[in-house]
Amino acid sequence: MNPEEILKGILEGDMRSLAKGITLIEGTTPDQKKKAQFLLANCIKINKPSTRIGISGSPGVGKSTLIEILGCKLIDSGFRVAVLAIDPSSQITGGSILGDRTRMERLSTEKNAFIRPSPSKTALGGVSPRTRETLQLCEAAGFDYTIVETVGVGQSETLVASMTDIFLMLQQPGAGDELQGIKKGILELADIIAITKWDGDSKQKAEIAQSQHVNALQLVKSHEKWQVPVLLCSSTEKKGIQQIIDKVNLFISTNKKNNEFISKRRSQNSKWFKEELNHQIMDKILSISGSEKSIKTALDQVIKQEIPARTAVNEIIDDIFNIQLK
Ligand SMILES: Nc1nc2c(ncn2[C@@H]2O[C@H](COP(=O)(O)OP(=O)(O)OP(=O)(O)O)[C@@H](O)[C@H]2O)c(=O)[nH]1
Ligand SMILES: [Mg+2]
Repeated sequence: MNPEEILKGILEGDMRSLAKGITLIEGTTPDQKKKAQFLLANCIKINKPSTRIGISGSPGVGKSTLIEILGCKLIDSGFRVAVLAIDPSSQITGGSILGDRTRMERLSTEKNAFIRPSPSKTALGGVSPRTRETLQLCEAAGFDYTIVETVGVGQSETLVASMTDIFLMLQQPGAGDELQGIKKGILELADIIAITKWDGDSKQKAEIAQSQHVNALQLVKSHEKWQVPVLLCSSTEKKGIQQIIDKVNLFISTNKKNNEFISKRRSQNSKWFKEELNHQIMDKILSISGSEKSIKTALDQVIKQEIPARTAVNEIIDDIFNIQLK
């Protein structure tokens, strides 16, 4: 398929074309990059914002299982749902999506759902640097909800929150990590907190965790206009799911009314531009022969405190400009 055909397919909502488009976006060859830019430039003009939901939480908290239930519920209501799932094991094994596919058994067979694992090789904590662009393509393909699942490690929550309209943080009952959440500044990022596994033996623990989180939230400076709800849910018993959807929709409609939605997206675009600028400058620098070695040498010297970082970078930049001007 040529890029024009892929674009046509994406705009018609064809999943195969979308998958091909995402492969181009993740591609690293000059040809793939060129085609990806063509797709993005055209897709960005389609202004059909989906509701972008970031979902994060510790490994095993129940993210994928919840997405399966949430996703199916949305599809049953007539919506189209895209899930960009990041399999945490891919950081070690190099990309097995088995876990997520089995957790999203029904969703992965739904014709109105699209599930895509992202390679997390180069990413901080598992969010591919191209996830933002993938979201853009999914929106052009007409999805109503786009969900990004990431495991809560490192900087991944901050990254996901910086590319979605609403950030849903999942907490395990009895994990005792609500204070850790504050320490990491993660609670400040959350627009909704949901305590998972509100069933069986963990039902009571979940309720305790709920009140702990309500208390913990009082110590956190978060939204001025939005009271972060702490919800209870069970994916196995399908309880509390509609409440999550209702809060997501309420948050989005409130933000749309007071222009928060658009201003948040604009500031995310600005961040995106700066990231891309850094990214491409770095790529350009590394493409100059010998630069990788001199950067490494300079980095070693900085680490050992032999030269200041400022001087090291200054010398590298001077060298590069000299090479360029010759
Ligand atoms: N009791 C109970 N168990 C659940 C629930 N949701 C998920 N689980 C179980 O918790 C385990 C982890 O679920 P996942 O959905 O894979 O969790 P995850 O957060 O996506 O995990 P990673 O992607 O590995 O970080 C599985 O054994 C699920 O069956 C729930 O609502 N209640
Ligand atoms: Mg998962």
